[in-house]
Amino acid sequence: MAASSATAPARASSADLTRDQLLELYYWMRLTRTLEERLVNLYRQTKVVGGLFRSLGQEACAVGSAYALRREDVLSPLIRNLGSMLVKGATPLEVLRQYMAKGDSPTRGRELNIHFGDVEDRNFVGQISHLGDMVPVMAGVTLSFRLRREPRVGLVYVGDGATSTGAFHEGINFAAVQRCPLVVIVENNCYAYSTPTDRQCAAERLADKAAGYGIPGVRGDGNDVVESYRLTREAVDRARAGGGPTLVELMTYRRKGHAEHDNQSYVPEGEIERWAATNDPIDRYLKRLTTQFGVDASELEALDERVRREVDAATDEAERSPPPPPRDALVGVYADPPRAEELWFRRGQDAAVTEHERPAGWGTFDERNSPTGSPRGPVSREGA
Ligand SMILES: Cc1ncc(C[n+]2csc(CCOP(=O)(O)OP(=O)(O)O)c2C)c(N)n1
Ligand SMILES: [Mg+2]
Repeated sequence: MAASSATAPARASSADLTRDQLLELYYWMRLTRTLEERLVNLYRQTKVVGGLFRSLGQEACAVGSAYALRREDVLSPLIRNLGSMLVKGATPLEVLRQYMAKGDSPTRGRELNIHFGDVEDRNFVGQISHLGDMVPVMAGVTLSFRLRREPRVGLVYVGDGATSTGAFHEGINFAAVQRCPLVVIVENNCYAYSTPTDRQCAAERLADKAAGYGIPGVRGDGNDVVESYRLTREAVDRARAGGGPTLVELMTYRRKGHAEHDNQSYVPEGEIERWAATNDPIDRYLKRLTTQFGVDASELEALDERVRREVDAATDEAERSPPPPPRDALVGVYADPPRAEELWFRRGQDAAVTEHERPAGWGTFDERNSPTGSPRGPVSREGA
């Protein structure tokens, strides 16, 4: 079994999954859901900074597709791809610290949620929010693999809405013509914010767009984790063998709003409940594991328990993390120009801040000056 910090190791060439791998898929989906549920609790306690974006009901396509990659392959996730990032080695602790904008989070509180990357070891890139823009970025990344003759593959996710952007078109067209080793996963979750897919695109099947670029296009059941893996794996193998890009449309459903603040008033009555009752990816997989693959229910319960323990431990640790020190905002934004004079704010820790930015008259909180000795709020330095 994989540890929660594992990245997907190089897989055998066969698309057949071993029993351990089938259980790993379950573990990653359960971890994704439990971690998001924990984030909802923290959001309601106002501990999350910014919005909370769920992938409830979409765990299978995120996990199954990312599982088809090797460690050296590059993943380009979007906001619904927490599961893909976990498979590629992102840890619950990093994710929790990011969402709470802690000083020791991967972006040191500068960016939020799952907007972070690691391009040196685990190979997932930080995302750009502009819809479709990661497709040309990944066309470039994978062009570099081809030019350097590295047997690596890139995988980029787009939503159904993002397939209607110019960036998607230009990026996939370029990748097709250059035969880049790129897999484009369209996560068709039936909505782009409040817009149903048929109100923003007249094509019935988004996979059909592939024909316009001269590349293979396939469509599959994105709520079936094994099928999501299998279709992606075929596309990954083709890309690695020099066969160029493939567009894989995975059909799924977004059971929560665009973000936690969205009340989904535009969704027809009963639609969400129907998907939850009949097409939940974890419920479906659990049934399949126990009936088709002969896995004992107690084994899955033990995995659920392990996930709970891991998420609990990561939450406690993330809550103990400090916020970023304010001065941190001054560094790491621009590189020092070569041979230029040292930047003023780098000349000693407090110098610039005390000298220029915090005149005594502004007042500052100092517990020692508080009349009650307890933290009440700002106390003027003049009174000290
Ligand atoms: C170019 C651009 N236009 C609009 C937005 C605002 N926006 C952010 S997410 C979103 C909907 C995305 O829908 P989809 O591509 O289907 O992805 P999903 O959220 O369903 O996963 C919109 C309109 C944006 N980020 N970029
Ligand atoms: Mg969508």
